[in-house]
Amino acid sequence: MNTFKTYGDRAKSHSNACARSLLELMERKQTNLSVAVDVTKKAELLSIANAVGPYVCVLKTHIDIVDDFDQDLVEQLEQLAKTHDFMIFEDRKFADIGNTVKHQYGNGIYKIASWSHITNAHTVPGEGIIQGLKDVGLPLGRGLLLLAEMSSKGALTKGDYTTESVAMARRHQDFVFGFIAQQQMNQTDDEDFIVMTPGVGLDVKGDGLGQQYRTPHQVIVDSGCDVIIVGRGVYGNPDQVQQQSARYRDAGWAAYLERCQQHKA
Ligand code: 5BU
Repeated sequence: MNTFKTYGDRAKSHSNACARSLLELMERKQTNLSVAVDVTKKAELLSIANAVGPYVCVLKTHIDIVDDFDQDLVEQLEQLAKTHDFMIFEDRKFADIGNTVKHQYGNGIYKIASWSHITNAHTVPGEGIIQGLKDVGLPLGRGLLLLAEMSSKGALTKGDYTTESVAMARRHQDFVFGFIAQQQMNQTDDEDFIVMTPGVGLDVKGDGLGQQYRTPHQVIVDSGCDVIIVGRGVYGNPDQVQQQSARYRDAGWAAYLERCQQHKA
């Protein structure tokens, strides 16, 4: 188990540039909330991004579900990221061989690498997937998260699969700065992987399609994760987007302060 450090402490000593930017941002803005905006219309995506912007460190997208995607959408998202001071995470979950993911990341309609600060990948193809993405993303200052553990019921991301995923990350720390996982993944005091955790909700336990929710307290205090990812809990009721993002930001930050306090005691 690691010696406890605040987000700010970690920002100062982290070797990965993308992780440093994120940790500095979290400390500066006092938020460990990422909102997942899974809506299918450009105008709605931009409106939610603008409403949650002041409360988040990271805005998470699934750009391929937007019916009316165009280049202007990413330009406006980039502008909102500057205005509100957040990073963009395209949750692309790459899963192919290195040569293919290079094109999927840099080319096509979406050109993800050109605008998304963070993206993620499955480790099922082996280490070539990391190298392929790194060839495109590292020169642009991007960072990668590996999918070490998924939140959904029956996920196969466990045991040796998770252990091997962490080992792969360890060999690519210039580009891979953390995981999507349900618990902290560091094994030594020198390691400082950032764990971003989906499957977070305060009001319900699941969604009928396999998603499983835990509270910010369970995720941050009990499991030692760093960033809570909340989707429908925030944007589910269109009239309450701002209210819910404030509620989850407060819950996530209170949980973090509790963790800081526990380690000081
Ligand atoms: P929700 O509405 O809070 O359930 O949305 C969760 C988001 O996180 C959604 O965009 C998923 O695609 C994403 N997600 C997840 O739920 N579980 C995982 O293990 C991974 C991503 Br990886």
